[in-house]
Amino acid sequence: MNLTTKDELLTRFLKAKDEPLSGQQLADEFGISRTAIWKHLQTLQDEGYTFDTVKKKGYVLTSKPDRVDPARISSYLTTKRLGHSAHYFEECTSTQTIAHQLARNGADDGTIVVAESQTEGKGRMTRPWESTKNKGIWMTVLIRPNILPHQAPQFTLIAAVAVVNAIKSLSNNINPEIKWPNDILINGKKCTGILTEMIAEMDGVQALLIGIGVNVNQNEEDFPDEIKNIATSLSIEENTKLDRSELIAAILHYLEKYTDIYLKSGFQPIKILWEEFSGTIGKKIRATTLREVIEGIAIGITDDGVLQVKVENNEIKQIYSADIEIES
Ligand code: BTX
Repeated sequence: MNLTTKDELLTRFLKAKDEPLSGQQLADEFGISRTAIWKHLQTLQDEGYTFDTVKKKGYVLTSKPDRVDPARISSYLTTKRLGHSAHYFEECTSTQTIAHQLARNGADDGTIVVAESQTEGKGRMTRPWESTKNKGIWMTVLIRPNILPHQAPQFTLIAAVAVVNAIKSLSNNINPEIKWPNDILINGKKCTGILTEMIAEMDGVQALLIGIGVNVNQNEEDFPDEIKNIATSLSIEENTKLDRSELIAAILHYLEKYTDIYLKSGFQPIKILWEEFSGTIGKKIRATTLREVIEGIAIGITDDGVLQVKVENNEIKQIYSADIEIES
């Protein structure tokens, strides 16, 4: 990961857990003076980390602020490509907007943009995405797969399967379901939205920007009135706070895994996983597309990730893009 010396120092402390680290040893390891080590620790203290001095042994990290800075993510990272180049913001307009700029400037495959809060978080079709400070995952993953533009929407489904697996890997009681194409719901309420955008030519995709918004540690009062009844967070459902950095690393782990499977074996294996987690298939739905409203039973997705709906006269309609409501 593109970590600064300060971040690398923090990673050392995170990995050491409760073991004290000697200032002199750190100075030798990093090839800098003890004073420089001390200055980095001061900066970390200013950011909210606290250290105790253990006599004759060195420093020990005693508490961490609730942040998703690159050093924290790095301490959990298990991927080969995703997340090794990270851009972190306390606040930004939208991680999508920043990722677009980075992509145009040649950012590497696997680059991530992560923010503690977004002032102009984007949903689909210019809808707003509420991004409460320090409470969620507001992240864009920039990848450069060798695919054609028409394959891009499949990455929304790949990302949905990755996020569901990541949530399941860190929680005990949560049963997330995917609502086609891009929402993850828990007990019928939205905890995650995914927005896939691309930079492409006719003959190939230059970059995919997979925007992932996960409500992690919000309380009910954190949601504004407009979404109070439709939104939930993992901590509301699990009844405990989750480590956002650990969840980011888990999402990246599964996203890399399923991207590799897709690029090697096509959409079929992803489709099987997607259908397993789907809360849409077999349900009566109402789909609002740009041109019409379609009501019927969702019977499956095609190998391209297109939703198939059986309507009144048993005709099967293919839905490429729509907002859907599931009838309970
Ligand atoms: P969407 O168009 O499916 O959902 C947007 C709708 O969801 C809004 O109109 C509102 O009703 C509801 N909503 C808004 N905020 C939340 C929230 N925090 N929780 C639950 N419901 C909400 C979904 O679009 C795609 C969202 C992607 C968000 C990520 S965050 C990182 C990246 N950067 C960025 O600007 N967008 C993506």
